[in-house]
Amino acid sequence: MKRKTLTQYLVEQQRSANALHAELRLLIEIVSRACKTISHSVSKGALGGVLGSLESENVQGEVQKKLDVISNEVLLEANEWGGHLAAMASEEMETIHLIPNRYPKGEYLLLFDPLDGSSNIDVNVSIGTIFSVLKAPASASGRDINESDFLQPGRTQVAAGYAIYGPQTMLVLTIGQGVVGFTLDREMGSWVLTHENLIIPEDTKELAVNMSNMRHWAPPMKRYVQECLDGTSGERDKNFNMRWIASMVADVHRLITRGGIFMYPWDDREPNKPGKLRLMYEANPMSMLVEQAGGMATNGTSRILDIEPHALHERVSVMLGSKNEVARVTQYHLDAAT
Ligand code: AHM
Ligand code: MG
Repeated sequence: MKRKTLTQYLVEQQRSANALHAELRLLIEIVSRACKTISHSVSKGALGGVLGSLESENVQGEVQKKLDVISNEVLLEANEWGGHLAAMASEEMETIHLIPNRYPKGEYLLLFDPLDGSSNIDVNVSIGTIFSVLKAPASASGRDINESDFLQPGRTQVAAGYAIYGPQTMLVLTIGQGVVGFTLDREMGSWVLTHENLIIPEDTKELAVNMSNMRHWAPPMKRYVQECLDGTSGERDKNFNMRWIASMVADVHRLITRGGIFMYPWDDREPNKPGKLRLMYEANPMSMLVEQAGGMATNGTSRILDIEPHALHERVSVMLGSKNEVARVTQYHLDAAT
């Protein structure tokens, strides 16, 4: 069977109905190449001296792992020179990263969580890289990009994706034309199209949530999860299964592959924070992928992709995956709000 590579897929997308701009194609190729490099480091583990933490903390006050910093550097370096970007932003950096003046600048903005699921690095469990692509606003033409240029709702993303470093390394991508998955052929060094049209089933019996926080959740969240736990003896009259990897990329990859609902809701430990996950680096790109695969993504009351961001590192409550389950938990929140 003839295998289609990422490059071929992108060229075809560029030719057919002009679905992809040449600079965006280059951007995706460069990001995916950087993910190969990160995958290589991740797979070396202790042999490459990449496990463990650094003394430093990131802007969120979290201790940085060596691989957080390495992955961030790989993505910055890979994307600086191509002429496709105006600026970058990363979960690991306090403010935006402008393209140095020695390089030409392009019209795209790249945002990433360089290594998501950091708590899993040292225990050899799947982790990943998440990325989101926006266009710089027309008003930014002729001047330096600033942080507010990034503050666009997720529905304006022109591409989003993740790489998962698991038993296989995969790249899952959307350019707004559905969701496709590529598997890294390590011998050839190429991304091979293995999942042509990923669709999330509307119904599911599988949920992913950190249950240890249940006592801190809002009543509609507790109600939804309790009904799932009650199984055939309760309201739902069906048994649910639970999985929690504590790596959003891996949890979302599972539900994009076979359905499910993933939730990281608001809780009362830090009531002023809308949630744990970051809107711009995690929730928006994952929501675009999930919607493109036929699923749904809300913060409990609103579509995530419609949220107007106010800060680069803004956090958000996240409920996404199989449509009918996300609609149900969202309805519980809306009912409680009225
Ligand atoms: P990170 O970006 O610092 O790795 O944090 C995000 C991760 C998500 O991947 C995952 O869903 C969540 O944090 C796990 O949180 P918890 O440790 O509370 O289960
Ligand atoms: Mg993360």
